[in-house]
Parts: sequence; structure tokens; C-alpha cells
Amino acid sequence: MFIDEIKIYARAGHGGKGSVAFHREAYVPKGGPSGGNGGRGGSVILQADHDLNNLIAQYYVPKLIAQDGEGGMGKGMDGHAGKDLIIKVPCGTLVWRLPSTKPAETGDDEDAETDRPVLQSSTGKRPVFRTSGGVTAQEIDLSAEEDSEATTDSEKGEVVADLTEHGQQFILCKGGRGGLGNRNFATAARQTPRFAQPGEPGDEGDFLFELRIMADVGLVGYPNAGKSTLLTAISRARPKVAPYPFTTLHPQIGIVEYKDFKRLVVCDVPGLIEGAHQNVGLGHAFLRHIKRCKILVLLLDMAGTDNRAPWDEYHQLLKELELYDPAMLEKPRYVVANKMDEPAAEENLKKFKRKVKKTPVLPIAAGFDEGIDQFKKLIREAVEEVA
Ligand SMILES: Nc1nc2c(ncn2[C@@H]2O[C@H](COP(=O)(O)OP(=O)(O)OP(=O)(O)O)[C@@H](O)[C@H]2O)c(=O)[nH]1
Ligand SMILES: [Mg+2]
Repeated sequence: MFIDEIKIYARAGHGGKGSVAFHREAYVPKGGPSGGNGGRGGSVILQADHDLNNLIAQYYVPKLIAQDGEGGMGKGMDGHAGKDLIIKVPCGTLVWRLPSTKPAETGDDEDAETDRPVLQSSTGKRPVFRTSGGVTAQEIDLSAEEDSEATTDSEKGEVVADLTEHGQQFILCKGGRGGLGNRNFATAARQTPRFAQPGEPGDEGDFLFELRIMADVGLVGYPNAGKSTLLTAISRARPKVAPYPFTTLHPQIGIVEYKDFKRLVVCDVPGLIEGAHQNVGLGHAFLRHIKRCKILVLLLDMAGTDNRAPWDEYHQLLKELELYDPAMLEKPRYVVANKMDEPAAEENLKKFKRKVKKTPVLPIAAGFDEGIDQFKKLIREAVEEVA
């Protein structure tokens, strides 16, 4: 399963409360206040990780709750701080803060919280569902599925973080401060303070995580144009290749390696067709993954195997890209003609050049490893030009 958009509820740990205690010891009358401070609550922290490529972990655990701080104790002992909950997300994850939907139930909602299935920092690395209060693991999955439906930009609220570099961290929710114990409040005039501070509540909120893959080159084309075949030819990625449309159902990444150890990341997305903006085919939501590509490669089936004229294919692709986001057309783009081994291709290429002027075309036959070196050279030069 490939998840690239998911709603998440996160709450940092509450601070522990300060303690009210007095020193007791034989022959020490009126020993004075000795209540320790509460520990701070753990924070929910996101960390970008280049070994991940989708948000599946969040699909299974859509609630992230960090550990609360421990309360202060007598004899001046401070409570332990709550453990931070560090959540790994793929590089290229955008975090949106959703407008709050539920009424403020912060503060003393500890009991309500215990009914929720949660991943808690206190439980170590392994996600654990707490299913008390009649909530089953299955119910969690279902709600997550509902949540993972595409959301429009206006519903998304504001972007609070963009995790692009491996190891980059972002504090999603900060833990509450611990309360001070009563020993902090002793003064000459008030030597037995019988009060202490409560801990502060941890931050909480609803967020939307959206993955936009970070790649250098985005491959777009109609279904069956040979995008996956090309990715196989230039990298060690092995996406499924088959002679039917929509073989590729979610983005695939390939790394192109050059002799001098230079590497480029190429992203193959599902086929784009006419009307994709109206959700025809697989729709066009997957185009978010090429939004960040430095260059686009439009791959055309020059042999017209699916009875499509390559020039129509070309214009249609441009139109769909524009309808998705006009900024797509501002990226440098290159046209590559595939299936040049087929008899009809030569003639079609000539026609294409006549019809679509001033557009350089690179002829290749991905299935037969023809023109692959030229293609690799082309994308390398193109990416270097942008960077
Ligand atoms: N003759 C010929 N056939 C090719 C060439 N490249 C790919 N094909 C064939 O075209 C068909 C589709 O290739 P894919 O790589 O799956 O195409 P795709 O663009 O990834 O298709 P979707 O994932 O469905 O969007 C397969 O049957 C390939 O064998 C080529 O250079 N020449
Ligand atoms: Mg494919």
C-alpha cells in the first residue's frame, strides 16, 4: 500500500505537577517545604529519513501521543521528564496544521485520552495500540482510510514544516513544562507554602502529512508509453512493465548512477491521460510527486501503438499538467520519443517535428536499450543547468 497523504492527531506530553511536601526528620522540627518539581512532558518530533518512501507507518498509527512528565516528589525529588516521541517520515514530507475541528478539550482531559488508540513514547520503539474503551484496531484502520482521501488545498490550513533533508527534525508538538514544587515558593514571610504549580498541558493538534517525493527528474507520459521500461533501463529500479495501461499505480523511484559517482533521482509516475484533472484514469493527484522535480521528461509513444497520434499525446500532456498546476509548465521540459524500433515510429517522428516546431526530441527505444546513454547525458546536463 502506498500512502502519500494522511491526517494525524498529535499531542505532546503534559508537564508533571509540582509536589507539596515538607521535610520530616527526627529532631528537625519544621523542616520546611521539600516538594520537587514536575518533569516536562515529552515532545512529538518528526525526523526525515531517506530510507522511507511513504507514510504507511502513520496510516497504522494515526495518533501520536508523547509521554507525560512525572510529578514532583517529596524530599526535593524532581519528576522525570517524559520521553520524546520521535517519528520518522520520508524526505519530502510537508506538514500542514489543520484548522481545529473539535472543541477545545485540552487541560484535564487525561481520562478522555486513555480511550484513544495511541502510539506512546513510553512504550519504546514499537507501536502499540491501546484498545481499551471499546476501540478496536480495526476501527482505527477504517478511520484512517477515510482520512486518507485527497484533501483540497484550502482545507489544508497552513504549512508548518517541510522536511526535505535526511535527519532534519521538526518539533510537531512541544511538551508542557513541569510545575514547580512547593519548595520554590518559600519566602521569609511564608515559610510553609501549601501549594505547588500544576504542569502545563502539552501542545496538540490535527495535522495533515503530505508526501511530495524529492526527485531530480519526473517522467510523465500516457499509459504504456514506456516510462517504467525507461526507468528500468537507466537505473536498478524494477517497476512492473506490462502492455496494458495503468500498470504503474503509484510513483516509483530510480537512481541513475554515472561513472563519476554522480547520482540522479528519477521518478516514474502512473500514466496521465486526457481528463485526468476530472479524475479520469488515476486522476492527477499523483502529480504532486513531480511538483518538486527539477526537470520534466515527457515520454511519447512515437509508434502510436495504442492508436494515439504522438502530437496529440504531447499537447494533451501539456494541457493536463497545466490544469493541475500552471507552474508545472515553467519547469524545463524535454521531449523523448520512445519505441523508435517500431516501423511506424520514423515516419511519425518526422511528422511530429513538422507539427510541433522548436521542440527538440530525443529518439530512443527503451525496450531495446537504444539511446539510453544519450538520455542519461541529457537529463544530467539539464539538471545541472537548473541547479
Ligand atoms: N517496441 C517497443 N516496446 C516498448 C518499448 N518500451 C516499452 N515498450 C513496451 O510498452 C509496454 C508498456 O511499457 P511500460 O514501461 O509498462 O509503460 P508505462 O508507461 O510505464 O505504462 P503505465 O505504467 O501503464 O503508465 C510494454 O509492453 C513494453 O514492453 C520500446 O522501446 N519498444
Ligand atoms: Mg509504468
